Amino acid sequence: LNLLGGLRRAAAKGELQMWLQPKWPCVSQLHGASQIEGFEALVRWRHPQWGWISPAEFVPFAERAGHVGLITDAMLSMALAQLAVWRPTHPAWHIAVNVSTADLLDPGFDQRVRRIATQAGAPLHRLRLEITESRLMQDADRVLEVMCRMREAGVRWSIDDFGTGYSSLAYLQRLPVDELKIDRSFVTEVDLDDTRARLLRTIVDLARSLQLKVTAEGVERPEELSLLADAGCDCVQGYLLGRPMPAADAATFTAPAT
Ligand code: G
Ligand code: G
Ligand code: MN
Ligand code: NA
Repeated sequence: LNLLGGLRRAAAKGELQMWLQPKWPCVSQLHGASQIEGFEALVRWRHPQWGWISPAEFVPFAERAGHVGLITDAMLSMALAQLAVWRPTHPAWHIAVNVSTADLLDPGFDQRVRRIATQAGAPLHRLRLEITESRLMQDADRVLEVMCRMREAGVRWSIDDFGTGYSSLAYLQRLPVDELKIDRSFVTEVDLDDTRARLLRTIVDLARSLQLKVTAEGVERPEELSLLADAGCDCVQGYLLGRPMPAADAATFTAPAT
């Protein structure tokens, strides 16, 4: 099974799909598409013979093989094309694409992003990039420099899986970041565990101190949603309010009643 060959072919032949998961304001009672803040883009791959392959397998594989850029470029193209489609009808929606530190450390990255946006006719300021906290410190100075350059061009940054890494507060404060995304592990059953609830409130307060927006991920139960609203969380994402879906379904999506 030649996974790298398969992935190269998949990227070239358009077999990689962009699915979108909605992000909602935490306090909104009306979970219709008009309330959506934006979406996180999640890659999906259906191989003609092998069937669905999980990103939890092929993304880390591509990272180890030094070819995660294949996935990132495909996702950026789809995300920016979608933003161009939404421009007349949903101009405020953003799409957040997951990127690896390897992408940032690739010298051509920021120019590539700008070129893809220009080709797509998409507004760069509606693109967000998510970078996992645990990877931030790998090459901190260069990562900071690229992030600042891209932020100046309009790209927003989110720190993903926040709470699972070890970024120093001094470093965090220098990053041109707009949003912290609280890792699912702090959200799951937060209403049943006092320690978890205290940690969650501490993270929200930290985000406030740094003047960052805060999004909670992995919200599956109404009790979790209530606690997050009470803690002052800005946005929520999770199966309770919408699973990742094919991009074509996003504009008409309505969340199940909670
Ligand atoms: O969507 P799902 O839960 O199956 O994703 C599994 C993992 O793969 C998650 O850690 C997610 O961040 C990662 N992932 C999903 N899509 C992308 C992508 O487009 N690029 C990168 N780098 N990671 C992704
Ligand atoms: O690592 P990252 O945060 O980018 O990964 C997001 C992953 O979490 C995706 O694979 C997505 O499918 C998954 N996900 C999104 N919402 C939920 C949820 O409510 N519960 C669980 N278990 N996973 C979720
Ligand atoms: Mn993410
Ligand atoms: Na995350």
